[in-house]
Amino acid sequence: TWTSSMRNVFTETSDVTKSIVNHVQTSLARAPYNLDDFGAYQAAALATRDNLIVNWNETQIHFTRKQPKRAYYLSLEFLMGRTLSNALLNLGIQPQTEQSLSSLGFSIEDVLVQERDAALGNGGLGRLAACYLDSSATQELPVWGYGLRYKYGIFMQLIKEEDGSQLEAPDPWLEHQNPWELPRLDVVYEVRFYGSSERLNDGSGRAVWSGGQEVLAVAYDVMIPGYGTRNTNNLRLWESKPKRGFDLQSFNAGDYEHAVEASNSAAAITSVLYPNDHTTFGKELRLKQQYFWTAASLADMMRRFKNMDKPINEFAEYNAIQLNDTHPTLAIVELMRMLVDEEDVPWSQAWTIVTNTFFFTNHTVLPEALEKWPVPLMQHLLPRHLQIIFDIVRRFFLSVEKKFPGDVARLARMSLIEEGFPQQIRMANLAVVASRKVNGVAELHSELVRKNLFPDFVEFFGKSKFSNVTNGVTPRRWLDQCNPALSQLITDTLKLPRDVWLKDLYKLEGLLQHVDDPKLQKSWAAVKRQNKERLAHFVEQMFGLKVDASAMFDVQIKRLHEYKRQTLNILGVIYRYLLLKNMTPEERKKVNKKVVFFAGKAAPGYYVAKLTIRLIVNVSRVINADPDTNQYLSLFFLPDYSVSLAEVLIPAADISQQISTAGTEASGTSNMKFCLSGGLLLGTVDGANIEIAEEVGEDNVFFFGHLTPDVDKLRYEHTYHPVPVEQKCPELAKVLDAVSSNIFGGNGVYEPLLNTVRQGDYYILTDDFDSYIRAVEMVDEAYQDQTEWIKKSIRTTAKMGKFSSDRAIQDYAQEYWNIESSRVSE
Ligand code: 26Q
Repeated sequence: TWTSSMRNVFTETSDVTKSIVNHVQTSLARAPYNLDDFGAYQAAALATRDNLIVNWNETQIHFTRKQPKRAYYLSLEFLMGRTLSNALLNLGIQPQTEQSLSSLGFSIEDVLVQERDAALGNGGLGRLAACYLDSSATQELPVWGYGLRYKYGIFMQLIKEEDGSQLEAPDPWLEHQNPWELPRLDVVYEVRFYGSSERLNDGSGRAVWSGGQEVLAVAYDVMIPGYGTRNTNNLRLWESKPKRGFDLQSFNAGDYEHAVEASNSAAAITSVLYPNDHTTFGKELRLKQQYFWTAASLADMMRRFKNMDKPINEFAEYNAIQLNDTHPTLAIVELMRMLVDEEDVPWSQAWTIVTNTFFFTNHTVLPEALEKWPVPLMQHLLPRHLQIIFDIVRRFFLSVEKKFPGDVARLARMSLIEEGFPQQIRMANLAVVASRKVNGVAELHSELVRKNLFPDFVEFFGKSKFSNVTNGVTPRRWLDQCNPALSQLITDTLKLPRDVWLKDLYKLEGLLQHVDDPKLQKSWAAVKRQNKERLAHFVEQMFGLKVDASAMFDVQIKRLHEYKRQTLNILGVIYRYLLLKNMTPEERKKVNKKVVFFAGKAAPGYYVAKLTIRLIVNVSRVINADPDTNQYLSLFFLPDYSVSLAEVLIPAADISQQISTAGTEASGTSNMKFCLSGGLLLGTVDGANIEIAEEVGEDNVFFFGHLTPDVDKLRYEHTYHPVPVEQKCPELAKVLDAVSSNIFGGNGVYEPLLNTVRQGDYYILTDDFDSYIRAVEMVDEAYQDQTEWIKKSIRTTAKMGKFSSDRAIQDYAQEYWNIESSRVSE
């Protein structure tokens, strides 16, 4: 009776409708008439979720029975965005749901936008994790993600009306119920903080850690459906809660305040995502988050492993753990602690297990972004872990000393402990020493990881431990979902079913043989135009200004950071504005019309980045209001950048700006997304831009600027032989002066930002400005020939096969994790 009544994914429109109506009446307790769009979203989400749960369950049972080696992706960030449209696509019930909603009087577009983004990440690193989950499930790999269930995701960005500056507001994304998670109130672990650690001194290296404070970790499971498969993987997010809601003893003693305080501090651990990328270390709560998450995740993995009844020495044969940057590095120490203290494994065996289990991905070469933690803080919060770290250091020192006797300077460079007051733990060095493989995220970046970041470790461990896995993005979300018109055109042109090329993105190359077909060119241009009109409409609603969809759309969207050089872009816009201002009306008519879009958040404490936003916003107010020029140049800073906003912006771009100082952007992933939608690339020779150019050919991208090897030399010159901007780059000097003269208001507030260029110029704007302006001119010229431009656009999309996250995940699965696909039967 069980098997015969077991539910399968529904495939008929009538099933969808029945389920939606049922959820409206029961789960939502509402009447089907006078239901609003949000109610329709909730009901559609619940109906879809029922299908996911069935598949998710099947998948978990399948892998539990099969007992394959599993991989775990540890990331403090998963920038998922919306789920409903992705779930419908992956389940293959999008058309049925659209029809069903329509029969109930709703348009699916209006319903889908009711969903709030799950924004549990800052930017590239978090979105990469989300793309990797999608690809792992699609390829039927036994991969789980582990992260934190933050009550508040990345802050909402508001732009202050008075002065154009950024304001931050909390993002209460869980305010309405979240249908995409399954609370697992029975999956709970205790996590200890503080207390003291006593070594047993019995020669085993073991210790007993006791006292302090214990906090509970509760699991919430997020279902991750694969595309075109029943396989539905799991993302397990931990929520912290106090061990007892009230500390009964304190409560009975009449100390009500103290009792409540204890519960507050436990809940605080998972309350908020840290909104910084690339800086701000030393905060106790951040370290607490890191340990809380790694301890709960490892306890969970260990329990799953033990259920298989295998000897502990085989742990690494059944488990691979990928560290998404150094944030989860404590997992290394925690696994040592579990093996040595709890499983009685001798140290050297434990170390063998650990060093076969972990893999480490680095995402940055900026020295200020390398994570370090003060020894006294570690001693206070995690006394046992500090002992283990020192034990690792001691043994590692001995082995280095053996290979390079007496090389004290080398030891100091390679040490996991940086001397100083206080001493600091270098998390990256710890991650390198304990991992089987270390990788960067694009070829150039991986080269810099070997040459600049860890040269001593390459010498010590050998080159083969350090390799590259170029990032990728999921073509399901970043082509089919966000750009359905282009997806349809590609399917028609390739004469292949959509699910074939969406799973094997190299198939896009088939577009190349149609590049010269005028019919395709025309349709291709029409799709772009349609996407631009969608964006224009969106912006018109937001700003109450007309946006000309026949103009070139030029887009830079990413976190605000000096190394990403939004400043170069805005100074270039001002340069263009001043040129236009000085033209006669006749001359202006020959100029390529352009609409420039910016979006991105600045870390709340990053002063210069926030000033950059303020400058962009105030420049836009002046430019957009100038009747002499505003038909030719307009500028928008779109507030509150998010995954959903990216899904509207990217398909509409004619060109995207990827203009980081050479050697600073590890990879970039929006560059891939733009190119996938046929947006051309204006960029520096940096990160994955290089590999994109390799694929599409240099005549299809617009490169400019100094190359990585020049950058250090130029910085040296800036410091020791400074040349005033007026002399070095007069055009730029004029632009800086224009800002200083307050034509965009501000009363001198921008001086600190301008001075980063005038003095020191660490990100070499003065060296790259001329070349940048020439490149922008080349872009304008190329755009005049629309046929040529469209051909470049088609060629670009056609060569994006390499940048599917499916390829990236395959690299990890084969070269690193050694795991295999296994399909859940229909
Ligand atoms: C660390 C410690 C304390 C607080 C915050 C952090 C922190 C948080 C987030 C440090 C870094 C990040 C995020 C980094 C990031 O997004 N890096 C980007 O990763 C992408 C995926 O590999 C690359 O494409 C980008 O080039 C890289 O900048």
